[in-house]
Amino acid sequence: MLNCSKEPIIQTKGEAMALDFNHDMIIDLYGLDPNDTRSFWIFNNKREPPKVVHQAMPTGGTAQTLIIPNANAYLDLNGDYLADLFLQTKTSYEIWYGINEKDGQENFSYQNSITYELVGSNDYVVGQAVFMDFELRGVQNIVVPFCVQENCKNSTIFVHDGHMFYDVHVNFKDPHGVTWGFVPPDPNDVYLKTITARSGDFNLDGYPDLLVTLQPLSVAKPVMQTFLLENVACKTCSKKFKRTFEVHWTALAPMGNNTVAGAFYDFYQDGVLDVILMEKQQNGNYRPLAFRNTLDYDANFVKVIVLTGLVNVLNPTLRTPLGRKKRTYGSNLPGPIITYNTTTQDGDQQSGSSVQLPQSSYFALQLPYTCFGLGRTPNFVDQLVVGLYGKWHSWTQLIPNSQIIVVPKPLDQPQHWKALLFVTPSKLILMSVVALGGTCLVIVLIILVLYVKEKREDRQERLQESHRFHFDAM
Ligand SMILES: [Ca+2]
Ligand SMILES: [Ca+2]
Ligand SMILES: [Ca+2]
Ligand SMILES: [Ca+2]
Repeated sequence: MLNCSKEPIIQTKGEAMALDFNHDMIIDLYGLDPNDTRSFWIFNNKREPPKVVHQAMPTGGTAQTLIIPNANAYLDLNGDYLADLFLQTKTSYEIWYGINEKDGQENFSYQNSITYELVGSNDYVVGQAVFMDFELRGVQNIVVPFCVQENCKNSTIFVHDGHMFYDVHVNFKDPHGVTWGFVPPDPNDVYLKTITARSGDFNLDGYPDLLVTLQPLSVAKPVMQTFLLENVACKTCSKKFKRTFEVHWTALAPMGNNTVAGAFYDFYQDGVLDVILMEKQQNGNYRPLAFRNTLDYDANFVKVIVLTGLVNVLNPTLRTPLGRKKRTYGSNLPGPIITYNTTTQDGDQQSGSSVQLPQSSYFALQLPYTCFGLGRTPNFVDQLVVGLYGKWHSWTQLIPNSQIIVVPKPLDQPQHWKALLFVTPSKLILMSVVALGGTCLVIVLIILVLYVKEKREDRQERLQESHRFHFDAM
C-alpha cells in the first residue's frame, strides 16, 4: 500500500524529465525548482524523499533559464554510450555530455550550445525538438518543427546535421491546393502547448517518419488534423540532406478529423507501428482513437526493449504452472542507445540508430521501445548494439521479425547482459512452412501409392508362386 503524504515530495516549475542521474537504474527527475534553479531529484529504493542536486550553470555560456515548455532530452549525442543532456533555453539548445565520475557530484559537463534564434525576426515559433536517425547514418539528428509569421503561415521542418540546421522544405500544400501549417501553441490545450512531432517508422522501410498535427490556412473555420509525414528520398534537394518529409494526406483515413495529437504505438505487439490519435470533441472533451496499420507488403522489423533489470522485493513471487519462478525485469529505461547493421537485398549495408525514451515531458510521447523497419530484407541482422551508462553489448546474427528484450544485468559486466528473443513468424516464413509441408505431403502420398502397388504385386507374385508349387507338387 502506498502511504501518500500530505506535503508534496518535490515542487517543480514546468514539467520534469525522467532520467537516471547516478546510474543505479532507479529513475530520477530533472527540471526547474520553484526558484528557477536547474535541479536533479535523485530517488532511492527506500521510498525516501529524493536527494536534490543543483546543476551548475554552463561555463562560458550565458546563464539562461530553461524555457517552458521545452524539448529537454536525455540521450547519447557523442557516441560514447553515456546518455547526455539536451536542454532548451530561450535562444539555444545546450549540450551537456555525460561523464563517469566516481564521486557522483557532477555527472554532466557543459559542452556547447546550438543557437536556433532566427536572426532579424522575432515572429516565429520553435516546436519541440525530436530525435531520429533521419538519413540512416547511425547518428541521431535533431528534428525541429518550425514556423514563421502569425498563425504559422509558413511552416517547415529543420534538421540538424551535427553542425547546423537545414530546412528540409516540406510541401504542405494538399491535392486540393490548400496550404496547411502547424497549429500555433495554445496554452489552454494540454496537447497543443507546443508543436510536437512524434517519430516512428510507419512503413517499415527503415527511415523514421513523423506524426504531426496541421490545420489549413486561409479557411474560415480550420479543422485540425493529424497527418503522417513520410521520410522520403528527395530528388531535387541540393542541400546537405538527401531526404525530406512528404505529407501523406490519406494515410490515417478515415480517422484524423479534429485530432489534436497522434502518437505511434504497436498494438498486437507485431512490430508494425499503429497510431493513437487524440480527438477533440465539440464539448472540449478528448477521445482517444486507435488506428491499425495494415501494411500491404511483407516488411521485416526488429523491436528492441531495454529494461532496468531491477526486481521489486516487495512484489510476491509469481510461479509458472510448473512451479518455476517467473522472472520480472523491471520497466523501460530512459536513455539507452540502440544501433544495428544489416545487409539489404541489393547487398548494400544498412544501419540505423534509435534512443529509448529520450523525452518525457510536455506530451513528448515518443515510443517507449525501438522498432527498426528493415524493409523487405529477409536477411539476418548482422549486429545489434545496445549501449547505456558508457557500457555496451553487441549481439550478432539476429533473426528478423523478432522482439528483443535486453536486460542489462549486471550493469558493470556487459558481456553477461541478457537478451530474450521472441520471434514473430512473418507471412513469408508461414508460406515457406506451408510449401514445405505440402511438398512433404505429396512425397508421402507418392511413397504410399508405390508401397501399396509393390505390396499388391508381391501378393500376386506369391499367389502365382504358390500355384506353380502346387502344380509342381502334382
Ligand atoms: Ca537513479
Ligand atoms: Ca555521451
Ligand atoms: Ca519510414
Ligand atoms: Ca502493430
